[in-house]
Amino acid sequence: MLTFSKYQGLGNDFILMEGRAGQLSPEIHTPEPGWVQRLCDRRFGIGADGLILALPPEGDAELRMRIFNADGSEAEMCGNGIRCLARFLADSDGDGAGRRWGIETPAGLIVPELQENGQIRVDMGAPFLEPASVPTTLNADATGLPVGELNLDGEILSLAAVGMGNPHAIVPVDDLNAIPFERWGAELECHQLFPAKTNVHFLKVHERSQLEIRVWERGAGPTLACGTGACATLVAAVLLGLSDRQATVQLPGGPLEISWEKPGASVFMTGPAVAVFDGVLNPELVPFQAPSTDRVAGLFAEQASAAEAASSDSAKQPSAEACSEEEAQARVQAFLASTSLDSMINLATESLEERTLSRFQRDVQP
Ligand code: ZDP
Repeated sequence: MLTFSKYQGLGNDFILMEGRAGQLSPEIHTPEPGWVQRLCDRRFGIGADGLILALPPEGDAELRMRIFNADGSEAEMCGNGIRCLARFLADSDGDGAGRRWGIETPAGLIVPELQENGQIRVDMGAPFLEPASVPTTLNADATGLPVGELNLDGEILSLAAVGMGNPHAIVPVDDLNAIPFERWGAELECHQLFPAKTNVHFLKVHERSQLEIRVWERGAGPTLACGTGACATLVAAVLLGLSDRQATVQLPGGPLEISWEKPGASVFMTGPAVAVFDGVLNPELVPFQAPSTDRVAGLFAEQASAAEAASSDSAKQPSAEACSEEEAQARVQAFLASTSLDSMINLATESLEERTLSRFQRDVQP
């Protein structure tokens, strides 16, 4: 039984799965791209811009995050996604304002913090400007920003590149509605200047503290918002002399507050993250590697004796975290074999109701 939650940050929406206690199977830890595509499909699946897994840390952070784009590709970091993850953790664990999480990502340690007003402020780490670290083949200018020019459809475009753990191309334009957004977005995403492909942000500077972008995301196409993209855009705009070090970045889905105090310092991003719904995935859609029949038989017997022991002394029940991944799989198999679908659905509904109710009570409490 695989439960999930749907969250969104400025319309950039994600499927979140809880795996901090090792409850996600190896097939989900490293999901098949096809399965992620199916889940993210807005008609055949749940529908989302990506999938986010909350996992046990590999180092000494509190947890680890993995993010997969709607096309199944894995990304190093995500800004709207990590705010959604923070809100998900707070909803699950009953945390309030001031709670911070050290989250391990392929882009390094990222630290979101819950604000009094319900928004999430994230220490996104320092930007990556060394061309190879973005990665891009553009050369850095005197300010250290990788820049260059590009001929698209006979039009010469100036662009800059910034890494936030994931790559971003920033293209200043005069009119965001006059550009062939889809064509240029798709072409730049896969341009040879970006060996790992790139996210693309077309930038209109309204004032030094008011920036606006249209987002074409790597592995997702047009989205309503990109948090790492808004951070990368502010860094590029500052180094191009177009923006103050603190600005509002307006996205199709809404505004983000971004600040970057000085070179080498962290970029900070503040914005919303909202729960949408919780659900249980149809078991037929759950990827699964069945354990050997002997294994099941062994555990069947064990399940029976454990149930017996439980009825005599529930205190001695072994805790879930204690058993190995493989053990957990076999227990799930034994549980599935011995539990009717109806009672499974009741169980799921109860736990979801509990989660939703506790979130509701928290939100209405003064
Ligand atoms: O780097 C990438 O492949 C992005 N598409 C990842 C997702 C980024 C995200 N939209 C963000 O807010 O930074 C979640």
